[in-house]
Amino acid sequence: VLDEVCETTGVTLKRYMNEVAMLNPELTELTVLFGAIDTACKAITNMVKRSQLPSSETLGYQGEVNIQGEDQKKLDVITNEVLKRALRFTGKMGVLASEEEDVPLDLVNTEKDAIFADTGKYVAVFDPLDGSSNVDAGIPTGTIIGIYDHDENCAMDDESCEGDECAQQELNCLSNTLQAGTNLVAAAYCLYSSSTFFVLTLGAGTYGFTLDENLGEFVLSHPNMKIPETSSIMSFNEANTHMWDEPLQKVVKGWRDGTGKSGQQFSSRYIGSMVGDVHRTLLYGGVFGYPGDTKNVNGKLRLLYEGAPMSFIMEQAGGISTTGTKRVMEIQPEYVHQRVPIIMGSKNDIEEVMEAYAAAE
Ligand code: AHM
Ligand code: MG
Repeated sequence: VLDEVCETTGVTLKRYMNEVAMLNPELTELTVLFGAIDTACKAITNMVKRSQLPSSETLGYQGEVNIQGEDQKKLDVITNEVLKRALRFTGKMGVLASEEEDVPLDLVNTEKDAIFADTGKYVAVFDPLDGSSNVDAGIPTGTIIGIYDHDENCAMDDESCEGDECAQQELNCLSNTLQAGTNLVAAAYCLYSSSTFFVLTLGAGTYGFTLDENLGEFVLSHPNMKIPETSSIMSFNEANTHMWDEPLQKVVKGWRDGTGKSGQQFSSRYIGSMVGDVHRTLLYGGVFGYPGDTKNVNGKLRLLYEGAPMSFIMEQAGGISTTGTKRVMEIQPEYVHQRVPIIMGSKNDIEEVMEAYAAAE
């Protein structure tokens, strides 16, 4: 036990990434990205924390509406800018897509980034401040990030291209963001709450860090997280129950009255902030979901920068993430802001849901 404690005591996110790079030289460039994300999350922690002070420049709304028809808060806009800049100036980015950007940003083919042209290596997709409408009420929020490899062939190195040909090359580059979750190289979330937590996966387990504000560093606090296989906690917006698919309604009814597969009577826990709800689900076990309903057939959560990265983290901790019938990680996105029904969490409980859907087919 002592050995185990010593091995993981005082390991900062920086040291963790350095050790990863030493053991896997092909991931060296990734440490630079995580250095930028580390700094951005610390900056966002401070912004969220100070946002309610009367003197804060981040209080209130921006007066703009994003492409998805949502009012943008000043915090949405500023945190988006922080993350975008942090990633962009690593020189390792090909394309960026964000909940707060109408279309993906091509960083290889812009004049300003030409200096980095040869080093564009990764695609980042992110939601800079998920659940931002909760901040005013002191409720947790989070940043979600997914990293994909960038297809270098999409660079517009063919300067002789004309008209449609150039447009097509540009389109190819941007479509680099439309990759299935199974292509993710890394995923992470940062939860701004009682502590600031940073949880990541590089495809070999899920690791959790806690911000030590005295040190100003994320310190490894949850090595190799594993979600309990079975549980008795469910986390949905249950006001929508009557609009859900029949199979899910049936399973949830069994969880409520203790007649489900495990015979357990479940409790409800729902923050309404995905990162917080998923973090609790990882630690205590349970089921978190935003299923499709008759009003919103694909639910509310976005596949690219919410669904896929969180599913990667969940799977790497031993959990499952499904739409009910399909593995979320395998869905090929068709457009950036596409939504997807999600039900994720403890293995046995999610299997119960998938079995109910399969039986209904
Ligand atoms: P946002 O990206 O506009 O902040 O919305 C996403 C949030 C998730 O964090 C959360 O799971 C969900 O919306 C809650 O929705 P609802 O209020 O319908 O329960
Ligand atoms: Mg969001």
